[in-house]
Amino acid sequence: MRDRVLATIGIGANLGEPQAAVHAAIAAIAALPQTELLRASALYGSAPVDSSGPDYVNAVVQVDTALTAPALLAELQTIEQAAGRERPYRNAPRTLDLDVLLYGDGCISSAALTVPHPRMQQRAFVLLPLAQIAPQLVSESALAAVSDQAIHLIA
Ligand code: PH2
Ligand code: MG
Ligand code: MG
Repeated sequence: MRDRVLATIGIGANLGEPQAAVHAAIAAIAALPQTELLRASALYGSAPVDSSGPDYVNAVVQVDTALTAPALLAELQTIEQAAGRERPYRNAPRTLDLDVLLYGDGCISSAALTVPHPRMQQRAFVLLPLAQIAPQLVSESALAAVSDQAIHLIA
């Protein structure tokens, strides 16, 4: 059997019904083949960062998966598409965004995927939910560096 990997996924939405979209995305990730949902953060609300439109709803989950990183990415893109994701321009508001933040301790740099996610350390909407489910992955200094970004716990 293929090795299993601990993967961390960021979830975001700010169009349509973002809270419902994030809950549905967590359920869809839990239902992925060869994948077990280990932990899901609470939902957090924040203003768009380098983006526009309504406030975002964000969460982070960790899965144990036998999917390769490209296969996991393809599955996540299928979930995004099913949620009506459109990509009119970079960082456009979206019904659902699913990002592979970490894939084990792997570093990936391909046209389709960069892991660790290159901007995760600059984003409170990633670091706060991640710190809730995996505090060992987020340093105090990393949290301090994003403490100027307003973010609130939704549920
Ligand atoms: N995602 C972005 C850009 N900006 N801002 C917030 N608050 N939440 C996001 O998920 C988000 C963002 C690009 O993926
Ligand atoms: Mg993103
Ligand atoms: Mg994305």
